[in-house]
Amino acid sequence: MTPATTFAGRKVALFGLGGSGLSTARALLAGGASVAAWDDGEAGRAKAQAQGLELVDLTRADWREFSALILSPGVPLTHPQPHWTVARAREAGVEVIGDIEIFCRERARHAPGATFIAITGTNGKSTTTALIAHILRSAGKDVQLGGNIGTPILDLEPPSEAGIHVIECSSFQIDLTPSLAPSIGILINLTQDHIDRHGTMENYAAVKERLVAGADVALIGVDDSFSHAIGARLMERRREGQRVYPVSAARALDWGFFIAERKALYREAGHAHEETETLGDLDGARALRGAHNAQNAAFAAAAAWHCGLSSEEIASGLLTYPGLPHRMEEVGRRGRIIFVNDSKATNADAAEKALLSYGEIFWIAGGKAKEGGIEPLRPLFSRIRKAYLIGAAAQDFARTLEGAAPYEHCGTLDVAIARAAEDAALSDAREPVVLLSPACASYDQFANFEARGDAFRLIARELYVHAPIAGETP
Ligand code: UMA
Repeated sequence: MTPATTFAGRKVALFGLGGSGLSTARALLAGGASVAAWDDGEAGRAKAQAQGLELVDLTRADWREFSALILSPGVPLTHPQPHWTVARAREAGVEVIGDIEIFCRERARHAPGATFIAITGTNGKSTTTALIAHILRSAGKDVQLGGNIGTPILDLEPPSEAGIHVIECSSFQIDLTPSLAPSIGILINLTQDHIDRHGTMENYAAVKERLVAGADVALIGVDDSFSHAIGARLMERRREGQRVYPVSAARALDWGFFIAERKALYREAGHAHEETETLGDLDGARALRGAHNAQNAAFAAAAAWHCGLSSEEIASGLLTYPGLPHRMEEVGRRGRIIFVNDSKATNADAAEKALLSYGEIFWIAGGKAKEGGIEPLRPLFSRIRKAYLIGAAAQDFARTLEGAAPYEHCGTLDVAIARAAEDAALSDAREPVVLLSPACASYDQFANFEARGDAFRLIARELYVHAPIAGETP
């Protein structure tokens, strides 16, 4: 845990008692602050009370007593309108910050030279974050991994000169971190997202831009127009000593970090093609299939290079990366058949990545559909050998697939896996993939996408990957 010593002896309001709020409370108390904790929901308050936290009804509090309002990232700061706590804090002239800001202040006070890698972007943040941590750890570095990816930042060990913090930052978290100044800042890509919380795409992009603007080394994607514009702006206005590098997975660059022919490359400005350094090869990196993962790998290689790793260390880390659970996770093979759990794909946009990454797909899809269903995936239907439909969206998806790809109604996941595995085994496909990439939320049949993916992994492994087949010699 990282004790929040910068608030020692002060009284702070803490709002939002989910995972990050409770972690922040522990850090503030350990650092010597007094904490007035509150949540709109009964459940959050009960959990906090069970952990011995002092609850203070902030609707009735005297806000002039507080040095700061520490807000959870899920609580609206600006849109659709500022949460009532934010309005109260502003009236009383109290600053509003989040847990990553507390970390930044601890780092500035106790270990300003500690390496802090902050990662943001619309897509690929978690994979890039996990991949960087994996490469660095494989090379023997002492790595703390957390932030939006799951472990709240203040649950990690404090920043130290020898350690490296690798932190995924959402736009909500950046908005609550005014002094964000990482050693390495990464902006992977930007497409429209979270407009409900930022009002406009421009506001959303401006928030993301702050992460790289404050970085000593800024690594910025140039494959989409918003990130490209941010990179160009930063190059023009960069501070003394700040270094800005373009990163691309779509084209070879004259300089910077890029992917060409599935190789991660670095070319210094002004250097010739022959002097391009190869940092790794994605052929053989089974958990990094697809163009989107090439982008993640380009950033991870660039970050590792800036941490002083050799190209051998980077190449080996890329090859051995095991992937994240529920994201194109290869759960096992049976002969030619690969079983892939992509349960995290809760909308068409996310499922598209998996459909693009494989050729001969026995596709398990369905659940609670999002607006637009699977219509946006139509250009990829030719890759689908057959679809196995489950859950509430089955009828809808069947209508979209009609005449474009074969399908059958399976109702539940276990039936779908059985049918898909059977067809895959009988098919003439060279490398058939039984793919759960549902393009739907899971709530109609499962508690969450993790439970759905766990069920897929269990059934696929127990019934197919590890199960003996009658007559087969083990
Ligand atoms: N709450 C209120 N009033 C509100 C809104 C929320 O009282 O108006 C309370 C809820 O009752 C609940 C608490 O706030 O008790 C929840 O806080 P939270 O939503 O900030 O969730 P945490 O559990 O603290 O998790 C947060 C991140 N959640 C969000 O940003 C929504 C987690 O990211 C992150 O992993 C965690 O901190 C650790 O850093 C999740 C996420 O969905 C994965 N992120 C979004 C994304 O990736 O798209 C941004």
